[in-house]
Amino acid sequence: MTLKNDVGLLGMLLLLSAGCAAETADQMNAFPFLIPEEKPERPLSAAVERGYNEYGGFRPEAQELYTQFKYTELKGFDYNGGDGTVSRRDPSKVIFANGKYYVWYTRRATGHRPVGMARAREATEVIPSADWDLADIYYAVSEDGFVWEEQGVAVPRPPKPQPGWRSVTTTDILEWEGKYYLYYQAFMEASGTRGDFCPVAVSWADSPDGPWTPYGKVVIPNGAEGEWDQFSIHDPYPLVHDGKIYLYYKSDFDKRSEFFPSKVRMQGLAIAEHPLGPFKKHPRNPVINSGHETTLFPFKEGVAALVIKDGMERNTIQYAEDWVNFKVVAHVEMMPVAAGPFVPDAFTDTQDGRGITWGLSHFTYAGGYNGNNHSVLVRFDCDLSRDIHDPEMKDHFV
Ligand code: AAL
Repeated sequence: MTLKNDVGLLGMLLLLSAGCAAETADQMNAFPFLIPEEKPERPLSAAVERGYNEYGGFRPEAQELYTQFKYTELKGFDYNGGDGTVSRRDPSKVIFANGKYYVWYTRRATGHRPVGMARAREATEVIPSADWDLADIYYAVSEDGFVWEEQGVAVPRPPKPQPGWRSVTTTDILEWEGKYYLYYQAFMEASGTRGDFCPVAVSWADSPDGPWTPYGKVVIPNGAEGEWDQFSIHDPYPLVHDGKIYLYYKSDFDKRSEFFPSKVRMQGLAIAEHPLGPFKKHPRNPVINSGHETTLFPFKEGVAALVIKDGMERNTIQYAEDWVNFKVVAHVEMMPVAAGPFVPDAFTDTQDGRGITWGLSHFTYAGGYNGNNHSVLVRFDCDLSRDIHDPEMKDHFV
């Protein structure tokens, strides 16, 4: 190798390394190792733009309604050894009254396991089709949210042919002008015989301990033929807003056989000036395009929703400043199923919702369509409260 050649090679190497250095420097200017608070001026990819424009940052917790969920087993409930004959599921919101926490839920104690939705025709007056078939609404109280004492039945199945004679399930609580109202799914056939078809009924009481008086009529009827909520009104979830009752609910639809099993489930809103109705369904229904059970809470001037399990926007937390037009504001995982949070300002008609830190949800043991499933209530904890981040409220959460 000649000297000339050596210099040429060295020169080339120097040029190459200078080129690399220049590229690295450019990259660093555009998007440095420490993420700049201000959006850089250079054109950015759509993904990085979203971090600045939609999420306000690049860590998941930059999304104000981001949280992780933690779960704790509850004490105080007996499940008959978990043999599938006793089930508790779909808890209501938790409320605080008379110095303790209250929760209502679907309780099935049938002595038989469910045969499963797909074999619903084998269900009888004593053999349930689904985990929530042949159930009643029970309630429990607790001083700390971990140890619960079941108090007994709140709303039993009424006699045939009243709404709910087959099963009363999936209840939620409203407190309104000193009275309490339990809304629930009122089944008049075993789930699965045609679908999970039912409307919503209500019972009321002067005290959370009852006695509960059934209103005896359907308060949220199924939609007219061809409408999205023609067959089922599920998971009624009342909050107070704007001096009225805002009741969110789920329906499942688009049951074209080629899509079996249909997972098209959405959530709608019905508004009333009195707990016994009439409820007027919102003209923009459905207002949430995904999700399974409803779980919402006032947040700032709007309402936040946990969108779980079903639909293209599942596993998100959504927010609607006007309580109607929801958008995705956080992506989360391991969401509580059928969550009933403790929402201190659920009924205060707040303009400044504070959020939630805990509640009850359910876990369902495997079995499903094979028919031996049952569910258990569990506690979830999360960080969806504005007060946790408020330095003045710090001591409150220690
Ligand atoms: C739930 C709810 C409703 C359905 C069934 C029992 O988790 O969505 O209540 O009907 O499953």
